[in-house]
Amino acid sequence: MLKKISAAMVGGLLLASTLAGCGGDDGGSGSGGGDDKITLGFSQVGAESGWRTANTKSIQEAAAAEGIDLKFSDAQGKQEKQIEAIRSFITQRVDVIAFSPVVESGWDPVLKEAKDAGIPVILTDRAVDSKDTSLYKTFLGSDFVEEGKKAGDWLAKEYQGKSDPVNIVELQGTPGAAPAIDRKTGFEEVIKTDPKFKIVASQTGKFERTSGKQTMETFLQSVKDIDVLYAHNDDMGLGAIEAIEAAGKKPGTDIKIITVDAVKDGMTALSENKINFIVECSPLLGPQLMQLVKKVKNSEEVPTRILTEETTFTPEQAKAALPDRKY
Ligand code: GZL
Repeated sequence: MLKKISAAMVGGLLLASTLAGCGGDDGGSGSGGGDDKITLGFSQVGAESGWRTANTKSIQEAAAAEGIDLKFSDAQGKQEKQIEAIRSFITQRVDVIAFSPVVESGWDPVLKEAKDAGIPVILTDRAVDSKDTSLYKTFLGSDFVEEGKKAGDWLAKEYQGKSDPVNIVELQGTPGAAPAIDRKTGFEEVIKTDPKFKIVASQTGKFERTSGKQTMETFLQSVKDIDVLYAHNDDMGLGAIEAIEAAGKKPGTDIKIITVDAVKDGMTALSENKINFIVECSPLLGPQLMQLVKKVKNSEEVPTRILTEETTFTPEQAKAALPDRKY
């Protein structure tokens, strides 16, 4: 008798544990089974800039603080690695998928797979250009066109009342990335209203400091009079400063510099007047993301677009803000 009961018990236990392993009786995804710990699969662009590393830190710390099981993947700047990661999260039956798309296009097939698997997707930081907005629950991030306009507005004020030509060189972010496309659009929307402003050279620096330096070296060799540098992020601006100083010119004086992000290194250069103006783009999206993860996991309604709060900085404002700067 004893033998029969134990065999029956073992069989029952095995069946129960098998069910639990497949998402339990809620038929849902993720951890399922006994504990209600949420599992989040996050695909990150890479580690190309100070902004990105601050963004990763914010996400990892916020997940830990909320007791969310974070499966984190670094795509090293490659879209195919992000698609691979998302497919892996689907196979693992995570509860929610979030990612920062390295480029705008080419996401519909894999997002459809996530939708068919019943796993909600949240976009953070960068947007996709998909026409089918049912493929994701919300987009949490900055308005990059607005950031470009803020940069253009500062330049217009800086040269107000002057009529001499203003030659601008531009360091663009990653080709095809939403912030690179939109920061260019916003900036050009403002400067095209005044014919003295001319973008005489514009190339990518891939949001990286070294590439920003190399591309600025090319500009310095090929462009006769450079008055202004507009860099789509601080890191490329900082690399450009190295090139400008190596060419015997004074950054912030001989060549005015506008950047975007407001990470600590950028703010330090701004406080030293090597950069003239920075448009903030906050990487601290972690806490907001985790609140959204909990809501979509519980099938609660969330806004389709959530804009991050951000400002701009002059050298004086940078000096005041630096001591408390979180990133
Ligand atoms: C902006 C973010 C950009 C930053 C860069 O939200 O996607 O990518 O401006 C980063 O520093 O590399």
